[in-house]
Parts: sequence; structure tokens; C-alpha cells
Amino acid sequence: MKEFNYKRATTLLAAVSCAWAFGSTAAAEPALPTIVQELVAPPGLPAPITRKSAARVVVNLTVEEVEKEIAPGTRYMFWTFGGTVPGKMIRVREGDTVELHLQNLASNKLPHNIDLHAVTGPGGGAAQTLIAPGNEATFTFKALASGLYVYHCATAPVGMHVANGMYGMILVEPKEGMTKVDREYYVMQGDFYTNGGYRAEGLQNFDMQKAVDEKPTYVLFNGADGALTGKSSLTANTGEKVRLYFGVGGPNLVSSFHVIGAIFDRVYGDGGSHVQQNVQTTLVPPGGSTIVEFVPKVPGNLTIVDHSLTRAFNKGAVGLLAVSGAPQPEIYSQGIKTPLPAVAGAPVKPVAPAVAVADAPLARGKAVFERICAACHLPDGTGVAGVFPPLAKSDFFQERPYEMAYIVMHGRSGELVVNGQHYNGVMPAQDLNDEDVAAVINYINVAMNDGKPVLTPAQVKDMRQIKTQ
Ligand code: HEC
Ligand SMILES: [Cu+2]
Repeated sequence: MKEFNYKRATTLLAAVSCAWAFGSTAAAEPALPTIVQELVAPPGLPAPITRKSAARVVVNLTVEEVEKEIAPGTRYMFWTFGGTVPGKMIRVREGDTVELHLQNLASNKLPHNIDLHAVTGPGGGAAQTLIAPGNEATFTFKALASGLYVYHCATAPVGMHVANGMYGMILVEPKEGMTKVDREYYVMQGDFYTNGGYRAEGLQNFDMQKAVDEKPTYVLFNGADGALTGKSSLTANTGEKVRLYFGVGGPNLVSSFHVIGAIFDRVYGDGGSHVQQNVQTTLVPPGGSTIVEFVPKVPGNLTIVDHSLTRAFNKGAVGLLAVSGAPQPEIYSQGIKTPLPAVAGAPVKPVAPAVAVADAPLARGKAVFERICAACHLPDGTGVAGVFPPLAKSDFFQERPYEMAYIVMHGRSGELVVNGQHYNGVMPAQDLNDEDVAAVINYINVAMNDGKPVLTPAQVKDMRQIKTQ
């Protein structure tokens, strides 16, 4: 980023401020009431508009370069609009005049600007707003067309500014307003390129070559691995109408946007006015958006993914909508599983559970767990419903804890029921030595399942000799 052509930018800047001085004589629209936009951190957004006439909406947006967590234990220098990824959402009404104030904080290092796709005019405001740190740019535009629009920084190298998180959305409500819903959320997907691998620890730098090659290390919702899971999950009650304003900042990857366990009742394709009904997955390009509406009818976790699935399973593109309410067995039954009378091929003979395991090295198991297993099964072992089964309080695990060593060594795929929830995923085989396998199994059994240590490294060694099917 040191290579950034500062000279060129400042020359451009001079030209811009000159042109701007000439253009600024245009009088403000008369008699429009002025409203200051209330900015909210995602996944929140400004409240629906109840006004029935046009206004002059003042938006005070800051550009902030901030170091934050991109994944647990991994930090990254984000460039943001309003301190968040995505940038704070702007919400106006069709026909409004937007008076945008962009402040490039003095503590920042680089020039930035904003190009809003809701603007009609060359550059979408990019030239008017290009400013060095310690400056404010003001520019007005009329929101002529309703829709959900992406905005982003358009300062060279644009791909880098966008890759560092410089995007957000502006919703231009149609004159008649949006239909009423019970919950609204604001989610954007972006691809991130760090010089270290996925979840490599410490402060990571932007990797331009990976960006040019379009090989992201992370594909994320709302700028962080876990931004929409665990305590930060989105929530709803059964029977409520949920609307997601979803956009892709990119800079490169198209999203196959999907919510596992829901059918979108209505999709405003590409964030426009046309409504498509009963949609499973909708494609959203970088610099594009969609509005989806659905009513969760069954309680549980609905998993929000990019259905280009290795991004969800291996690069972080997973979010949750936690739905509360009474079970609805007529819509979604618990299901019944019964073993077939005679299974071809004798099952693997389990190694007898250890009678006494000498001093289990739980700390070692904890370290292995946090380094490897937590990525999928989550740091507290609770998993992701329907995607990654829980290891904590897992009936499947507790039934024969020592057998779980096979799963760690050889991986597992196919149908699986844990605590009544169905899974059908792929757990890759883990290349761990005997000590680590024993340690992690013992750790999970003791710390997460109220059990005892069940395996020694020697037993794991023996288990390796036994062939699995
Ligand atoms: C890349 C993601 C991933 C990683 C990393 C991973 N698992 Fe899994 N694990 C899965 C998936 C997916 C399943 C379900 C597989 C299926 O449906 O058959 C699973 C299933 C399991 C199960 C059986 C189900 C249960 O909940 O009891 C155990 C035990 C297990 N994993 C242990 C581990 C341990 C221990 C580690 C770390 C050494 C680990 N896994 C790392 C994805 C992962
Ligand atoms: Cu920028």
C-alpha cells in the first residue's frame, strides 16, 4: 500500500476541488425539510421511512481505517465507511435529495472517496468526494430510482480499497414505501485476501497477488468470520416476516446466496423492483444486491451461506438466523432412524474403553481443539446446526467416545444424527499424531461431555492398524 500513487491522487484532487468550486453555485432545492440520517451498525439499519413527501437527507459518513478481528485471533487493517464492514446503511425515499458529507479522518493514511450506485451521473460521486486524510467532501444528488444499491470506495487501486472493506449499501425506498415486515437485517458478503492462510494467527496483511488471482483467503458476511454466528446470530420468531438486505461488496466473487432450511417467499432480484416468488438460491454479483423475504415457520437455526459451498465450509461464509418458537411437526418432523437388520461387513471392532488413562494431557487436547476442530465445530464445541455437528454435549460422541478417534484419523461423511439434528457433511481426515488424537478426544470428553479420559496414545496407535470400511 506504500506504493500507492499519492502524487497522482493529489493532482486529481486539485482538479476535482477546482471543478467543484464552479459547480457549487447551484442553489439547494427550495423548501425541502432537512433530515439528518441516523446511522446504525450492521446488521442493523435505519428504520423504515414513514414520510409521504421528499426531504433533503443529510448523511454524515466517515472513512475510518481500523484494525479489527477478521477471525478469532486473526487481525486485519480494514478500511471502512463508518467504522464497520459493511459501511453504515443509508436509507432514503425515491425523490429525496441526499446531502452527503464524507469525512476522511485525519488519523487515516490514504485518500478515499465514495461511488454510490444510486447516483445518476458519471462516477457516482467519486470525483466530488476524493479527499486526503483530514478533509471533508460534500456532494448532493437526487435519488431518482428506488432500489437497493451498493456504494464503495473508488480510489486507485480500487480493488484494494474494496477488498479492505470499503463498501456498504443505500436503500432508496419507493414513493409508496416498503411493505411492512417484522425483522429487517443488513448483510454484505466480501472476499478477503490475507498473506497468511485461513485463520493464520496474528495481524495479517493484504495480499495483492491473491486478489489479482481472485483466490481469497476468506469469504465473509459482514467483515468477520463469526460476525453472524454464536452470540451475534440474527434472530427471529416463527411466523415473523423476515427481510434481508443482502449485497456483495466483492471485490471479485459472485455469491450464490442461500438460507439453509428456508425458501424465499419473495426476492427483489438484483435489488430492483421486480419480485420473483419461491426462490431457493439467488445470484448476487459484486456491486450488486438482492432483497429477500421469508417467514421462518419452524424453530431452530437457519444457516445463511454462499452456496458455492467451500466458501461456507472453508472460508467463513456462514451466518445464522436463530428462530424461536414451538415445534411444527406437521411441517417438519423429527424423523426416525433405525438400523438395518443385518449390515453387510462386520462393524469395526471397537477397542475396549480404557480402564485407566494415565494423567491425560488436557492442555494439549485443548490446544489441538482450538487450532483445528474449533474452525468447524466452533470454539465452544456447539457446532452449527445442520452443518457442523456439536462435539459438546453430543449424544453421538458420548455413546462411544473412544471410537471418535476413527473419525479424527479417517474423516467422516454421510448421514449422521446428533442430538436429533440431521447432518450430511464431510469431515476431512486430520493428520494428527497418536498423542494429539488421544489428547483431543480426552479433552472433548472431559471438558465438553462431563466424561473421563478414554484413550491413551498407545490405544490410538493400535486403532490405526484396524481398517475402517
Ligand atoms: C473442516 C471442518 C471440520 C473440522 C476442521 C473438524 N470437523 Fe469434525 N466434523 C465435521 C463435519 C462436517 C462432521 C459431520 C460429518 C458427517 O456428516 O458425516 C463432523 C463430525 C465429527 C464428529 C462426529 C459427530 C459428533 O458431533 O460427535 C466428531 C466426533 C468430530 N467431527 C470430531 C472432530 C475433531 C476432534 C476435530 C479436530 C481434531 C474435528 N472434528 C475437526 C467437520 C469438521
Ligand atoms: Cu478507499
